Amino acid sequence: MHRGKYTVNEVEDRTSVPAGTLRQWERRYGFPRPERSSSGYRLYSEEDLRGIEAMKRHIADGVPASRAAELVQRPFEDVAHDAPRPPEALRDSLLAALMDLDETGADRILSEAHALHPLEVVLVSIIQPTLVELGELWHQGKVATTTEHVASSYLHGRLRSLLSLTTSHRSNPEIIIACAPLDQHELGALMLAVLLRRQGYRVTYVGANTPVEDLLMLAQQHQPLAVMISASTTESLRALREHGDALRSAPTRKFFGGAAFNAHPDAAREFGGHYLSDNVVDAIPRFDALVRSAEEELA
Ligand code: B12
Repeated sequence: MHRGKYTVNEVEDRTSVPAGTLRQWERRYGFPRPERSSSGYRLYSEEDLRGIEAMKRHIADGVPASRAAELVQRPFEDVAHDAPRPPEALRDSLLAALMDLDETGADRILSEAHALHPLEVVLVSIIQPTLVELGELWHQGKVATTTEHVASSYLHGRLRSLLSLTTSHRSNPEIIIACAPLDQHELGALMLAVLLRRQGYRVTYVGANTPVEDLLMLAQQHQPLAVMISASTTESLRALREHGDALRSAPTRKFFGGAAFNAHPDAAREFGGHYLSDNVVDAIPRFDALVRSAEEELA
């Protein structure tokens, strides 16, 4: 039926989609899937050409290539009813993909999420609730520990690469971010690092399980604008308390957050610092306001 008749170069001429891109789409998304000539050359049909044009239009409309490929491969009546998916729907799909250990599916959903929604929404309304729900399911014994580990390590990788994509100038004010001692939960701290870098701050991201003495020594050497500490477990909050005196007397601005502080916000004051918020998006303007008012006081 759909006889292949155009070579990849002819398709490039007709659609202006470079041959390399066509081959990449085929490899990554399984579309287009041209026939092969007896000597192995790709041969595209009229229908392939129409699909490629449709894919181009979707991409120009801001739809990620992976989703565009799905759309062009589905019947038209289905496509007509498709609207941009809201964060809740993307969160459900992300959870389902992670529960299936389907990292390629999760990649596709996150590309769609980034194309449709601002980064803040992707972090706080899609990734954060997915993790909380996953933790809840794990707690109820409905998700295996291995699944939860694969999912959180996948999201850790995604957040790490977001962080490496956001750079900030050396001359901007520095913020040091670390997790409390004994605390391996670093996804919240990573989100904070990503958003603060986007805000222009120079972030030194120390990461999980950071001994208090070492963190305070780094702060003494760098003299940052602030040190931010994330604690998720009762155990890590207890570990911070063991170093309460050192924290309190350290001459640096300190901010605390994470699940353990969300449950005990007053603990931040014990350590001579501030609790900001239970989510990074609200935490940042609050931090800016506190720093500004401290600077005005000094002026
Ligand atoms: C993923 C996860 C893990 C992963 C972490 C992977 C990683 N690289 O981070 C792994 C598998 C390592 C893990 C291990 C453990 N975990 Co765990 N884990 C979770 C889970 C499912 C999600 C945590 C998460 O990432 N949430 C999403 C992030 C984005 O949310 P968040 O941390 O709250 O951060 C947001 C805000 O709080 C804020 N924020 C965070 N930090 C900061 C800092 C500042 C300064 C500011 C301003 C804001 C801010 O911004 C973030 C974004 O809005 C939770 C379940 C849950 N309900 O949260 C359990 C949970 C945190 N884990 C728990 C436990 C018990 C453990 C283990 C002891 C399990 C075990 N038996 O081995 C170990 C302990 C390891 C250790 N020593 O730390 C408990 C903690 C209970 C408690 N109160 O102590 C929870 C709540 C699960 C449960 N219901 O029992 N875990």
